[in-house]
Amino acid sequence: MMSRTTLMAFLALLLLSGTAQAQDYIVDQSCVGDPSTSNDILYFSPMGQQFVPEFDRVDVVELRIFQHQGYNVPVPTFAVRIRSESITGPLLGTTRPVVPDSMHYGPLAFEFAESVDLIPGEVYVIELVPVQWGAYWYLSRTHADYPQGISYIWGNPSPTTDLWFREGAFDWVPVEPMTWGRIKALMGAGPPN
Ligand SMILES: [Ca+2]
Repeated sequence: MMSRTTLMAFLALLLLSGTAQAQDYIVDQSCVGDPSTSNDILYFSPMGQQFVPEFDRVDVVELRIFQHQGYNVPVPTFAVRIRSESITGPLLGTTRPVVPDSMHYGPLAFEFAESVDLIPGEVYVIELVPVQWGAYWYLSRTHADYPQGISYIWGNPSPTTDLWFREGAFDWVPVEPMTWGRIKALMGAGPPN
């Protein structure tokens, strides 16, 4: 098994080489239904998606991005921001920039250099940022399949759609729910009557 350092170096190399794939992480929130529509990223920005995490951090965000097939257009650079509450909310973190393959079609993974801390149950927004270029590159949306948030198009709420997205964390270990018996034992009380 690769050490974490080796693995991270390997993942960084993959990202730098422009062949970003979905990496090995634990998915928390997602909306991966069939795409219903797509939007030109440069023209329709700011675009984003609300989500409500169960994890207390995020390391990776995936969005479904593709080039308008057959167009000979510049290769863009994208990044993803995490904001609190809305697409104009406080900025909490920005991923490393990602350069997709010139004919990329499908999920594109964005990784934060350091985990972004989240509060489970609170509302956050994933914002896709065209760092450089982005015209004729498209971001997929689905019907409103994700009940805990809405998408943003042109910076405006779009309650009838959600972005195709996945987000999650490396090495996430869920906290085991405590049984009543164990809580009583820890409190020094006897077993329940
Ligand atoms: Ca929704």
